[in-house]
Parts: sequence; C-alpha cells; structure tokens
Amino acid sequence: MKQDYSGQKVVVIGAGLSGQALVRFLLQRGADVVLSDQRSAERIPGFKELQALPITFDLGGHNLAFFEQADLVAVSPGVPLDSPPLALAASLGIPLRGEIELAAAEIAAPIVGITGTNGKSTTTSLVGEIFSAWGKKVFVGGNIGTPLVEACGKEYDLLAVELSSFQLETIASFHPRFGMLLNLSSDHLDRYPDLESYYHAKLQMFRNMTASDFAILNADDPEVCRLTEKLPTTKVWFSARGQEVRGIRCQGDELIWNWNGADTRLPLSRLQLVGVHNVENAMAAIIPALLQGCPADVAWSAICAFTGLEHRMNLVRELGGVRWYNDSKGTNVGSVLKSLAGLTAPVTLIAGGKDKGGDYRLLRPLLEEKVTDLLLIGEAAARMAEELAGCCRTTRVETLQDAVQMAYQQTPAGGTVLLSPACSSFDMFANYQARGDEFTRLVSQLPGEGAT
Ligand code: UMA
Ligand code: ADP
Repeated sequence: MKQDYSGQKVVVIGAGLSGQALVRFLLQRGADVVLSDQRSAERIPGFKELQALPITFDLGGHNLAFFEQADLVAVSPGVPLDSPPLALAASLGIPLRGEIELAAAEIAAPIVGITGTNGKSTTTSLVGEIFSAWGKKVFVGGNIGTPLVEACGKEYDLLAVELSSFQLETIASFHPRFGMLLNLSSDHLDRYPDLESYYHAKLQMFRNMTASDFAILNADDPEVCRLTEKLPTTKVWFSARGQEVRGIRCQGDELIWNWNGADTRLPLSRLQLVGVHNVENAMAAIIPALLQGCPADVAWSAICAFTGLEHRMNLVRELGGVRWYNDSKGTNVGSVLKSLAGLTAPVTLIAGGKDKGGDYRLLRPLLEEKVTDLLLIGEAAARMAEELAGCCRTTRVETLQDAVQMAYQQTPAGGTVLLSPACSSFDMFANYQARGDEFTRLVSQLPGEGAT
C-alpha cells in the first residue's frame, strides 16, 4: 500500500540512481524533500531533470542543519552510515532508511533477495529469466541497476532483488520470502573496519525472516555455514561439490534437486554459462521457482538459454591468435580468482583501480601458474605491485589505453588478455560498465584482422 509522507521533512542523501528515484517516490507521497549531495550540480548526471522538481537542493557538501531538522533521512547505498551528516542524524534519533526499506514497505508480492560477495547479478538475472519463462510478471532490480522504488505502485507476481551489503545496512522491516546468500569472501574493506562487519551487513537480509521463509545457502562455503547456523528460517542448500544436502547438488554431469524425498535430475550439458561458479549461480537461482511450483523443465530451459551478462568474461575479440576478455565486473579478489581459473597460460592480466582493501596475495598462486604479464592501473597499483612482487613480469601503466597497447605488443599468439581488475572503477571511470565499454572500444580499434 502507498505510504503517506505528507508533512514530513525528508532529506535524501546522494543524488545518484537511488537518490533520484527516491526523490520522485517521496514527492509522489507528499514529502517535503531536500536532496543533499557532496557533488556540485554540474557533476550530477541528470541534474537538469531534477531542477524542474519542487525540492530543496543542498549540493557541493552536506549542510548539517538540514539533517538536524529532518523527520527522516533516506540514504543512498554509497553513503557510509558513519559519515558526519548521518552520524549526526542518528545521534538525534532521526530514522535513517535505505531505498530498499522504503520501497519494500509498499510491496506485497514475494521478494527473492539475492546477496553474497559474487554472483549476485548473474543469479538475479537468472531468477528473472526463470519466472518470466513460467509466464509470471517479475521485477528484476536492486543493486543490479533499477532501484526497487521503481517497482512500487506496479503489479508483480514476484520481485528478484539484488542486494549489496550497503543496501542491507539500512533495512528495518524488509522481509523477503526467499533470501539467498551465495558466498562470502573479502570485499569492501574500504567501507568496513573488518571482514566480520561486512559479513554482518550481508546477514541483515535474514533479520525478519521466519520458519515459513526460505534461506537459500551455499553448503560448500564455510563462512556461509558458520554464520547462518542459528537462522530460524527453513534452509535450502546448494552444493557444487556434491554434498548430500536438502536442496540441490551437482553430481557428475547433472544437478539433483532433492526436496521432500523426491529427486529431480537436470542435465548440465545444456548449460551455456561456463565455470563452477555459474553452476552455483544456476543452482541457487532455480530453487525459488521449484519451491513455488514451477515445472523443473521450464525453469531449467530458461537457465540454459541464458548466455551471461555484459562485462563478465565476455570475449571481445580474437586478434592474431590472442583472445581478449572483458571482465570489468571482476571487482574483487574472489571474482578474479574464478575468472583466471577458467583460462590457460599465457595470460596478460590488466588489473587495478580503486583499492577496496582486498588481500591481493591470494592471487599469487594463479598468477604464478597462468599470468606472464601483469599490467597495473589506478590507485591500487602500488599496493598490488608490492603484494604480487615476483609472481610474473609486472608493469605499472598510467591509463587503460596504455595497458591495452602494452598487452597488444606483449601477448603471444595462443595467449589471452584479461581485464579483471580486482578493484572498483571509481578512481578512473563512472562505473564498471564505463570501464568495460572503454576496454571494448580500445580493443576493437586495435589494428589487425580479428572477429569481434
Ligand atoms: N555521495 C554523497 N555523499 C557521500 C557519498 C556519496 O553525496 O558521503 C553521493 C555521490 O556524490 C553521488 C551519489 O552519492 O552523487 C551516488 O550514490 P550511490 O553511491 O549510492 O550510487 P547510486 O547511483 O545511487 O547507485 C546505487 C548503487 N551504488 C553503490 O552502492 C555504490 C548501484 O550499485 C545500484 O545499481 C544503484 O544504487 C541502484 O540500486 C552499483 C555498485 O557499484 C552497481 N554497487 C556496489 C557493488 O556492486 O560492489 C555495492
Ligand atoms: P556480483 O553482482 O555479485 O558482482 P556478477 O554476477 O556480476 O556478481 O559476477 C561478477 C564476477 O564474479 C564474474 O565475472 C565472475 O568472475 C565472478 N562470479 C560470478 N558468480 C560467482 C560465484 N557464484 N562465486 C564466485 N565468483 C563468481
């Protein structure tokens, strides 16, 4: 049901995708809105359209007076809760709510919440594909790109919502019917004081879920098992290592879904996505549909028709016997490990970007085994060079263009060039898509014959 914010002073902090969607959502519900952003107007994409709205602007910094007087602060996920304006509002007892919380309060249809360090977007898309193929009206959004508030006021049978730890920090009553925790490994240590705090944010997903809801969990991930031990929800497991779980497991060349005593078998040979990690994503994604009564063959056909999202191990071009892959969404150490695992030597790896505090030393064994040249860009380059010293020939370069040029000159026929940064993009690009697009453009312009 549509909430009423009339007469309430609401400060929206952050004028990005979430903030702009929140402004419109809150205006339609009668709120008196202030939009606050540390950037000045000319640096805010879409500012022209915002200008026409009846709101107050607080730009080029956060004026604490607005926060002191607010009835509610609507928080964009990229704004840390310990930033001065939010710390002040919290100390005054003013509620801080994220976009997910505000939107979900109006949504009655079942929500599949999808979190984990890696695989969220792929799994969220797969859930969407499955329910669409089953003839259901499904919303696909959240951290993957479309803010959840866009779903409010529309009719859906189900919502597949990708949730980042940032988004989960600011929920209060959010209550998904299905909560997926795909895996846990190091990420976002530029925002959290330690790994446990990051994991704790992820676990917020389950805070309102009860025994009649389903937690969909990775049985092969020790951290997931440890941290969900005491959850009161009904647990449904997936295991790529073939553990005999209540749920779904991979055994040989098939998946076996075991629920309430009966086995359903699904042939892996039909899956187009590659890599064990994608088998995990497929297993997790099919569970909500099977529990909701979707015929297994409908769900499995939808998964098998899916060829993957952009910027995740996309073959950009084969040029002079060298294969060029865009994995710009490889934004942490765990995802780069998965991407490298699927390649054979010799690899030229282009990595670096905004440092999120990951432990790059975990890359050493695979670098030693597969990577001949490591080309480092961005703010993280110095620390990466230090932690990876001696693994392979390492060069620091200024720009992505320089990296592409050097990779072009150095990679022998039969080799692979991989852009998989292990870092976020925000030091040099607007986002990971812009980084991947630039890489694709640069590679497409390289001289020589080669299919794209
Ligand atoms: N800002 C401030 N004050 C601060 C910090 C930021 O004013 O202290 C402002 C910035 O100047 C900027 C705005 O906040 O104008 C950006 O807000 P935001 O960072 O919350 O980004 P949005 O554009 O709202 O996009 C967010 C998600 N971004 C982040 O969480 C960083 C998008 O995920 C998501 O698609 C979108 O909401 C819709 O739900 C992107 C992402 O990088 C893909 N997510 C991280 C990840 O996947 O690793 C978590
Ligand atoms: P996210 O939305 O969590 O960032 P994506 O589905 O966009 O995840 O995938 C990003 C990268 O993470 C992929 O290119 C791949 O290297 C890696 N990845 C995908 N799924 C998994 C998984 N289940 N486990 C580990 N790594 C994964």
